[in-house]
Amino acid sequence: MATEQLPILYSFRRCPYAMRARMAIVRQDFKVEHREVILRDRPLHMMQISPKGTVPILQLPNGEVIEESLEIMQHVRDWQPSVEESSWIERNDLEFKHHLDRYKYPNRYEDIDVIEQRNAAVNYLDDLDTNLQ
Ligand SMILES: N[C@@H](CCC(=O)N[C@@H](CS)C(=O)NCC(=O)O)C(=O)O
Repeated sequence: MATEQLPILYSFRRCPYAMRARMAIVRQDFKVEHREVILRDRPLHMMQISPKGTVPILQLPNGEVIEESLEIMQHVRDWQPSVEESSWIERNDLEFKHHLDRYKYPNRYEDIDVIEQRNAAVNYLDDLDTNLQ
């Protein structure tokens, strides 16, 4: 009996983008062959199918490669974010990530006021908390 070929998910445990893809996968009970990677030693096959080298990456049995976490979520959940959801995702991925990186890794940037960066990141979290209540 031929074994079913599962989609392949390249993932990294601590990556928030991989986490949201995995959450959608688990929620939908979407079956994948999970390949955990170490980012400093990426597998050759992963780099061949997606030279940009970020995780998560989903390769479907027909060879199609989905290399953005949101697109993976949309694929497995058959979901299109609403205007409101898109706006939260955009704030998370651009505004919050921008300030969080500068708060966490100030020596990678010039002229960073860490407290200002933290407050700007908290501003997003406060808005999110209010919205969730
Ligand atoms: N826009 C991408 C971002 C993915 C991303 O940046 N992943 C990080 C890990 S959290 C990565 O693979 N970085 C490559 C590296 O650190 O070399 C997505 O949503 O999938």
